[in-house]
Amino acid sequence: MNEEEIMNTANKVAKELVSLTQTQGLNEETFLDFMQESMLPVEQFFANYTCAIMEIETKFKVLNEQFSLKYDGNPIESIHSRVKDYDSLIRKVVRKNIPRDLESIEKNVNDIAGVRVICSFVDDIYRLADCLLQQDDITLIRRKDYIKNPKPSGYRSLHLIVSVPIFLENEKKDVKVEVQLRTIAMDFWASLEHKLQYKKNITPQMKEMLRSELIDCANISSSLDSRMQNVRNLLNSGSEQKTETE
Ligand code: 0O2
Repeated sequence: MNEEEIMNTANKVAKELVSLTQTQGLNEETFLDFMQESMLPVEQFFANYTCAIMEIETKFKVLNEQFSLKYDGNPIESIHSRVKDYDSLIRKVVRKNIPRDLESIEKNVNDIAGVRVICSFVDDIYRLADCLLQQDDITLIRRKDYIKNPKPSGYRSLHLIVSVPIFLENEKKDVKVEVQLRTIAMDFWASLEHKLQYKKNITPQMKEMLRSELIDCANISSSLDSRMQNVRNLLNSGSEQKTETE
């Protein structure tokens, strides 16, 4: 069944359900209670990811605060988080042929919760990632270093899939979160390239030209990141030397 067929079937089922409640004279309140009860596991499913995001964000905020005391300035420029919306989750489930139950989705989809950490310098990305992974409640599930090994598109970022415990009313639950760490320059590039991926009404030649232009931009931007890092290293070593002679 393709995506459109699934949506059509879901619409048909919803209409039949409404019509059934009307013909059977089911009162509105009972129907609403029934719907709310049926939605509860789905709401809890998404709420778990929202909680896991809060845990991971707090960890980065704590590290940011601590690093700012030890080093010069805050390593984190900004943090952006999101829970994957229902539509794109369903599209992924259909595309990857994942069984359509919450347990399978939880097991097979790693990026329902996403936290993006934007840093100024590449060194800070690795330092933050190491500190996060050293924490004893964090389990690393997968690490992909697209900074050392960029994608053919030119995409650069450090990706970590981690699992973090959340403490609910009566249970502790490990929840997966995708953490993407990148510099401001990598983020700027990725946002522009993302627009190209979704651009419609564009000729294949134009698309190819823009792809190649973006690969060039990615290389320039990576070289800028390296040079900025070098400048910071020199500035830091300069200030260390000054402190030694004082
Ligand atoms: P969105 O809207 O950002 O969430 P998987 O996600 O595990 O099925 P894969 O290939 O293992 O697939 O994941 P990968 O490539 O490690 O990471 C996928 C995410 O990284 C994407 O999420 C993007 O956010 C980002 N990404 C990866 N490659 C590129 C790229 O070439 N350009 C840009 N702009 N972003 C990239 P989604 O789900 O595609 O989108």
